[in-house]
Amino acid sequence: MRTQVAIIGAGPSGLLLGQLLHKAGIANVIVERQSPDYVLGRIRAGVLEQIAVDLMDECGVGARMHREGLVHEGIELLFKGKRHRIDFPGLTGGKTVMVYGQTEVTHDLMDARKAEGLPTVYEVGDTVTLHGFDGTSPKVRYRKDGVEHEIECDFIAGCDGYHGVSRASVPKGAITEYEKVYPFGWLGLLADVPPVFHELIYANTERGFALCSMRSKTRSRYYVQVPLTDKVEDWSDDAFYDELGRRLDPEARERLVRGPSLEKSIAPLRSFVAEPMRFGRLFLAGDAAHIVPPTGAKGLNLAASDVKYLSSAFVEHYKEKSNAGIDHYSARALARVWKAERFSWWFTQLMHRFPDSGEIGQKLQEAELDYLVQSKAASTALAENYVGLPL
Ligand code: FAS
Ligand code: PHB
Repeated sequence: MRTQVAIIGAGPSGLLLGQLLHKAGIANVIVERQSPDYVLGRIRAGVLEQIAVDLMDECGVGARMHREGLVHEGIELLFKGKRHRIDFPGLTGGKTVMVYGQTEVTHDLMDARKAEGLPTVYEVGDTVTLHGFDGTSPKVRYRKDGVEHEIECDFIAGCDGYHGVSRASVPKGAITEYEKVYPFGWLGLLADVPPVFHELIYANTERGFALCSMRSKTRSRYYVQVPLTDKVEDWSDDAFYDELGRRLDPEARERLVRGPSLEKSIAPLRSFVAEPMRFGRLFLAGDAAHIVPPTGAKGLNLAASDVKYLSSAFVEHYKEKSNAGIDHYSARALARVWKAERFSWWFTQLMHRFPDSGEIGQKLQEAELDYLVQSKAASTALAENYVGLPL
């Protein structure tokens, strides 16, 4: 098979890139380890920055998002038993975020790709290998149903996430990895129950962090911070709701509706960046290149900005015969990645209980939160990072 861009991974990064390239008349093939249902079954992100919303529109797949997504104009910070609202439009000159699950984003992109009949090879397992990306004729090989296949291409886009093959294929000496692992995880629960509040509540409590989010007005997504030693089977639904209730203020606790979990899982938290994000004809985008703790809701949104930069670079190469975008991609993407890494780390260390920070740690966090909600400057800094820094 011959194509212009071979994309590894059919998560949000791969599907967004494939759609943008197709719109620009650039041929691409996506090769994905899992089945479509498996990819859709992973419950991930819930909040889109305007940049991600605009990208969905640019891909021509934004209709359901605008119909079913929820525009949110603020979040609530809960600490010392009281809630304080952060007013996004008031602090950022009108900016908002869109609550629309990653599952729905992926669904819309999959449907569009299928409707256009674009080549997507699912269920290749761990058979993908990358070749010749340090030269001018890279190749992707994979096996499907026992048959070996080879894709000749001009470029490879590694959109295969943190555990993917792309970053792993880069010679060790050519890549620098920065990593910080947090001493706790997020136990998440998805249920068809109405959210406790119409906006997201981020809670800092002596028992640990909690987050009340949602997927719609009838489907809630809740998280509680748990020790890394916890296993999801240790947590019945009732035990989860009991603990979430302990971390909420009385009014929210009162409004907490219980229902059977549709999904329940524990996600580890890490900050991770691989530098650079380009190796000859191989380009990394999304979680393949970086991971943020989900506190700042930046993971999916960084994938979107990477893909915006990378698709523009490929368009410049093919349509304007210029390699300026390609040569600048890594530095340009990393500049935005590191700012989102910094915000996600800052918000995580402000809102979570750290085992080794003792009682003074809680007092210092509460002092920073007191200052933050009383200072327009500090609240503005939170708001403009949360809604997304400019491209
Ligand atoms: P993805 O990991 O989504 O997609 C990579 C794709 O590549 C997968 O489909 C995988 O099957 C495929 N792949 C991997 N190896 C391959 C191989 N060798 N060959 C072929 N295909 C291969 N972000 C938020 O903003 N908010 C959240 O609440 C949030 N929660 C998260 C919870 C969990 C458990 C995880 C893991 C991530 C979470 N994230 C969250 C981040 C998440 O949303 C990512 O940022 C987003 O999925 C990034 O999309 P991709 O870069 O496409 O990577
Ligand atoms: C979610 O709805 O899954 C979600 C929202 C905001 C976050 C993290 C996760 O910061």
